[in-house]
Amino acid sequence: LPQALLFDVDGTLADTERDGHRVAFNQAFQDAGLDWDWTPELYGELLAVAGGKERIKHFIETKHPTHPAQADLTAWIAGLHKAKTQHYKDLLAAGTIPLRPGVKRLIDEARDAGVRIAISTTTTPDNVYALLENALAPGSSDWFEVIAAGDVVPAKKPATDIYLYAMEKMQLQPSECLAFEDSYNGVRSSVDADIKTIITHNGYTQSHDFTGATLVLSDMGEPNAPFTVISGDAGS
Ligand code: XBP
Ligand code: MG
Repeated sequence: LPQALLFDVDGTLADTERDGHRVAFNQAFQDAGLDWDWTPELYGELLAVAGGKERIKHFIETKHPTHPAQADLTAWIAGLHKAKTQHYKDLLAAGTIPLRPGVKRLIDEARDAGVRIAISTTTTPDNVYALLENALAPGSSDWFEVIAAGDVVPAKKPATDIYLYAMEKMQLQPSECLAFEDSYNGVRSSVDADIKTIITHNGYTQSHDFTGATLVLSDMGEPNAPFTVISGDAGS
């Protein structure tokens, strides 16, 4: 058994992107009087850039280069993103986004076996608490020894920073950990940090390159709905 499981959040613990983050971005755009509409398809392309603030910046630079907030873009984006975070938390509080199959079982089994658990994600810390409290169990954020999230490191995934940060806080070596990810940016981050990684892919990440992953699965599976092995050896 590994000593610790390090979990990505978006796309791994829950399918938060299409019906969560994307919707919240659009609500924030509407509040601000913008006519921007991130369709599910466009959002799939924008996911190439990790981090909400970074994603908005990329969108402006590529699609709206003459946007008037250009002069103080960073502060303007921060305000817009703050509104987005509030909308996202409201969506989670409404209970619309469940955990993916097998996630709760895996976390429960890890805790029963004394395996340490932590979070390693690009998203805002508040979003992680909201998901865990609403979709896993009230008080469950305390089950995680470290919640490494968002701007706590200078470079977001695919950089290795967030995994290195979590391992440093936990005083762990990469060989003692197992990471769970769902995307190209995620697997680059964990595998480049030398951590063995299991992928559970999803609608947005099915065609991603998962080079370096130990195992690629459809999901974590439930007793009545087993997972499918996409690549790798489930016995390893
Ligand atoms: C997740 C993300 C996040 C969310 C938005 O990537 O890229 O940016 O889409 O969250 P990963 P914020 O699963 O690889 O961590 O708006 O809070 O940044
Ligand atoms: Mg992810």
